[in-house]
Amino acid sequence: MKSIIKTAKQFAINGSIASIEPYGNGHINTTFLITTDTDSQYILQKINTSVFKDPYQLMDNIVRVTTYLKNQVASRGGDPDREVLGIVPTVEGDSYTVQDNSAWRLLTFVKDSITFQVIDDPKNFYYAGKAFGNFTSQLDQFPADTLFETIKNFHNTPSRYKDFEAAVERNASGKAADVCDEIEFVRQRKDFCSLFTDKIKDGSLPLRVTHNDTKLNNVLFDKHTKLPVAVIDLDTVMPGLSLYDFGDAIRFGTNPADEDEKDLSKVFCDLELFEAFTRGYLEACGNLLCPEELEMLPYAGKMLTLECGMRFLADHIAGDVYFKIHRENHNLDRARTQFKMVKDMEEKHDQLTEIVQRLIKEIL
Ligand code: ADP
Ligand code: GN1
Ligand code: MG
Repeated sequence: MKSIIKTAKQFAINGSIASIEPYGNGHINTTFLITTDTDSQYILQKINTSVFKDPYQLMDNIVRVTTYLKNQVASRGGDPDREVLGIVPTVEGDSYTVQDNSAWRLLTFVKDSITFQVIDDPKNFYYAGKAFGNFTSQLDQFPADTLFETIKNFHNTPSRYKDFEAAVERNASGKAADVCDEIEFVRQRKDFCSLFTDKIKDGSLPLRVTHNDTKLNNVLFDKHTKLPVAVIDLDTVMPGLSLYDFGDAIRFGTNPADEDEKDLSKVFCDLELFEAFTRGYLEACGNLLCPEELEMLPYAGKMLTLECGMRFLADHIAGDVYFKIHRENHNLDRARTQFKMVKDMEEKHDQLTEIVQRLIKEIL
């Protein structure tokens, strides 16, 4: 704890530190809530540098995107300090500091905010759709080619498939033989993996500035009004497809159970939730989307869920080297929920398509 306090003191904090406690449910960074004797609160994060190899590039992206977003929000009469992630500089004016070989950053804590791990009221998911759709729309004119690619091929599903096969081949944990059914599940869907990347190559799907990690707990909601306040976790903001953002939100949020639920009978794609998010998303940025993007929306949840499932399974087989785990076989449990979701989305494909087409007619 002493060294964490020493790190926190590198930043231009208002007051003296009164408490530091672990915070949040992210799988990647290590997050702490800091409260000072002047009642100011901050989020201190140790950036996971085995995932984000270049913290300079990572923070450069975030500073430029948040500066741009703050101007957008201010010009629309919003409150940029509350609605856009705030980076607190170090006393020397840098956006992060390196202590004992780790990179750390400090964020302003959005007061009276909460995150949801699952949706209990479809309205909240409608608002999440609005929040992520607005994010895309606000960044529509941001020069995408000036952003660093913080993780190469992040949502390139065929490339993820190759990584998955390489992990199976290497079998570092020795567990591959125990998960043959799950491996087979992924292999049967190999051809599907290139549906979006083929359309990037032939120019029918455009690259935009996207968030790329649109899970529900990356939106802060107001504790009292339950309205969305800010989109957070901007580590993976890069050029990408609208379908990545739409699909990843559907992956996580339409499942009424936890991402690591062991009882798979509780895991399915809830159509009411799908409709709620799609409505919010289309209201916010549907007018920007081209016909091919709209056409592909019913496939996006399946693509991102299959991709995430193979990442969890590959990590289980590799010996849990990427995602934080909190129990034995945690990544396997996560992979299984994803595959259950994929199967359910396949079975409900016609219904997903009907919902998307109806909402397109109604909203656009
Ligand atoms: P990870 O990449 O590990 O998911 P996040 O940046 O999403 O890291 O942070 C983890 C959690 O910390 C979030 O889900 C949220 O609960 C909380 N959090 C992060 N930033 C803020 C902030 N500025 N204000 C309030 N809570 C935050
Ligand atoms: C990670 O950082 P976090 O917990 O919001 C991961 C996402 C996965 C997600 C699965 C940088 O998101 O890609 O979809 O876990 N982030 C990174 O829950 O790999
Ligand atoms: Mg997060």
